[in-house]
Amino acid sequence: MVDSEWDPSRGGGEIWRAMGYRVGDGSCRCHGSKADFSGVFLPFQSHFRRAWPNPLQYNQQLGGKTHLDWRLFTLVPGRSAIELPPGFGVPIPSDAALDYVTMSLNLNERDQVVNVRMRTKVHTIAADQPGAPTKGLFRRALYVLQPHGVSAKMGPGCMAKAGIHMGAGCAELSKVNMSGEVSAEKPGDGLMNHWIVPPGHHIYTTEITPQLNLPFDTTIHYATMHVHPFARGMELRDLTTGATIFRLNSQDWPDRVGVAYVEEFKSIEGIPIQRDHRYELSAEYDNPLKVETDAMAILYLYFLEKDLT
Ligand SMILES: [Cu+2]
Repeated sequence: MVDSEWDPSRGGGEIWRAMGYRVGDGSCRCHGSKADFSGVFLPFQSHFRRAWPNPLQYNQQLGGKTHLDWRLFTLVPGRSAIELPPGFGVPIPSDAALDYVTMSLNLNERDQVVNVRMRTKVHTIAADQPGAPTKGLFRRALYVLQPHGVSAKMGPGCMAKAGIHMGAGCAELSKVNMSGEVSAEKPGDGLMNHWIVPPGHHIYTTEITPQLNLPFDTTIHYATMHVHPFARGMELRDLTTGATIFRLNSQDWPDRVGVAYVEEFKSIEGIPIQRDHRYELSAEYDNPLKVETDAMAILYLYFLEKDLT
């Protein structure tokens, strides 16, 4: 089984079915400091000085059977490795250029300059190699949205700003519309994906049916999430049946500010998700401070590509 670190020179004619079959071991080596691992983002290349193909063009290249968007994987605080279930991978063209973007936050030693080194292993495999996955997945990032957005001066700036790299920041609201354009979008109606949490216990809920925008009925095979400190967990619910699909919990470090661990969902069999059902996402926060804090809640889901065999 080919199981290598990312090496663009290996690009051949084939499709790497398992780009990021495992993107993991993303670790922050901190030199005598407590700077926090904040994120690793693996998007398609989108440097502004060159017209790289967009995800829609990659989908066409793969015969119109895939539903890639800009990002393939995001590693976040508390989730420094993503390993898809055995037999599953994210298919990309073998010649697709990728960007590797990292981010770290110094939440605790604010008066010090801190050196940080991050190292991430990206596992790839050619489609025709023995051991290559046979089931393709596509990804959606779903956001809890709230009216009381965080202004630029408060909290860690982990939002992607318009006009800057498509893959930067822990949020990426990108959308492929019907005419085939891919654009970065701000949430409508004054809703933000980065908001303020007053002291105390709060549950924030958003219907995410429009964000889901499923091409067909499918199954969920992997899920994890991005939350900020003082989050307790996130829940995905089917509003049509009233059933809870799953809940993922979050744990903070006991001795400092920061998310230590977020749960993941992983299944070979998968959980069915229907195109004509309505879905809701909620995030639970418990702010123990006497002051406001800031929050995000993003669910990363990986769905089966049904037309790809
Ligand atoms: Cu964030």
